[in-house]
Amino acid sequence: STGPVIRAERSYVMIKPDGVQRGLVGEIITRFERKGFQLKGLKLFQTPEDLAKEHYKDLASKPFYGKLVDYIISGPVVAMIWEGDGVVASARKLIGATNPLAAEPGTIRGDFAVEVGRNVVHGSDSPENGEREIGLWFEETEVVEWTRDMTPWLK
Ligand code: FUP
Repeated sequence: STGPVIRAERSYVMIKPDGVQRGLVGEIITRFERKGFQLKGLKLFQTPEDLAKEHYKDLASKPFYGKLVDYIISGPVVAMIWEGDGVVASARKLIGATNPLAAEPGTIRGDFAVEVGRNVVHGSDSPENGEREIGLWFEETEVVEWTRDMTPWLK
């Protein structure tokens, strides 16, 4: 048939340089895996400055923009694509509020961070931004097609 292609929902999730330096990579990936989402892309990556600026371009007028870009390029990040129904909103729940002091215990930021300028992890704020960010951070050849068969346990 030639109907419209309906793509599964995807989020761009990134462990920021502080999360990598502090050894939180496994902990954070584990939370997304246990929740039941599927990993579709994963790389350790030193971010070029122009990419950091493009990723956060909506915040370009904010007073903290320069520091934010410097922080994101200060060391390697772990760039990930997570897929599943409702993954964008759910990832943000797993991550917690932007300000870690306001983030609930049990969330990643609530459990591991105290500073808004070093809040460990990023998650896309809409499915549209998820696709935009995946396009910025990943080459098509780095996005892996595979099936995680979770039936009958999770689906
Ligand atoms: P989030 O979607 O939770 O990442 O939050 P925003 O898009 O509003 O902010 C992006 C990043 O800017 C945050 F992760 C941290 C940084 N930020 C600051 O450094 N200071 C602020 O006052 C607000 C955000």
